[in-house]
Amino acid sequence: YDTPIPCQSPRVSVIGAGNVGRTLAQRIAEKNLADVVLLDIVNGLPQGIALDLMEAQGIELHDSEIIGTNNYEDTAGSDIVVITAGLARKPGMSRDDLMNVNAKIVVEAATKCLQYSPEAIFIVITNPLDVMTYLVWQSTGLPPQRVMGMAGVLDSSRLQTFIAMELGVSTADVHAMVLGGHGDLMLPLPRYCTVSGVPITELMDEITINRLVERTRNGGAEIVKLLQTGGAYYAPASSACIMVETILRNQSRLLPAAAYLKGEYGLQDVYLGVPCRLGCRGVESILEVRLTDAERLDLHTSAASVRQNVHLALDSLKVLM
Ligand code: TXD
Repeated sequence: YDTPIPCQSPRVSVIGAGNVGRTLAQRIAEKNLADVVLLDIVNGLPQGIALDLMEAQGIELHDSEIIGTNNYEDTAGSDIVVITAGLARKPGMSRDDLMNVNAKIVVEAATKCLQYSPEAIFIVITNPLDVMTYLVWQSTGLPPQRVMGMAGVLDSSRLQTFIAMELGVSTADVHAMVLGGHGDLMLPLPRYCTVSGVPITELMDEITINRLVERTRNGGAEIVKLLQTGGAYYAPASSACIMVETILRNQSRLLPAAAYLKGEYGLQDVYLGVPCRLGCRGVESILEVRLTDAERLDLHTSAASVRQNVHLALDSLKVLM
């Protein structure tokens, strides 16, 4: 019984214990994926949520430990860091309005986490997503493989839901693909959306498809309008959890994620939603699907908008420093 071998469970730190962060912590724990460190700037908040979640452990029957903290030291040794800290959109507020405030929060969170978890893979959730992911990559100096953003899984899942609802089929049989930036310029690709392998272009007319695509583009705003007090969080947390799972279990699932492009799709030095093979090293590879000229143009327009915002955010950070 005198075994000196330490038992180390996988550890995921979730920065920001708001709606997305706490729901993600719950999903990770209840799926028994890892121990979770939930960190927030507000005193007592992550501690209270962590304790509440731990008190459900005997009923939910999971073994994950959930620690709530305001101290970055407690995140030490994380395999994955998920950044949700920041402000959420209020009605009438665009994702880009949040940019300058969130830029500072995200850069600080990422650099502090890296100090205690030098091997971690970073998943960024804070909006505006593609811009924040770029800032995390740049400020940490990590190889781009280890920094990615969550948006494509969510946007694709929304389109998947709308297709299933429209056709009256199980969402389990629907696969949808949404690329590009997370915002008004996202690029849903109906040609690559299928129901049990059948492209939806064979199952619906163009007007219906366009309606579903538009609803997907406005998916975030639709929820903000209904909730009034914040944005979506159940589907975003599920989406991030799938990414965490595929990395921890080295599953090599092909998921859309914001990844750093080095020439793929004719784009350089920008983070944008593309199909990624995710595994234990992070983004293992990027898949280049064939795009029509119009789709390629849309993707490049989306990239140009992200780039412009990255420059604005970098300028705002310089002013603050
Ligand atoms: O698809 C996607 N990527 C998204 C992105 C889907 C949903 C939400 N999306 C964005 O995630 C949203 O626009 C926000 O930028 C973040 C977090 O959304 P959430 O709904 O969780 O926001 P909350 O509930 O306001 O929680 C934010 C928490 C809150 O508890 C703050 O106290 C905390 O972040 N916060 C901080 N924590 C640590 N350190 C600092 N500096 C800090 N500042 C705020």
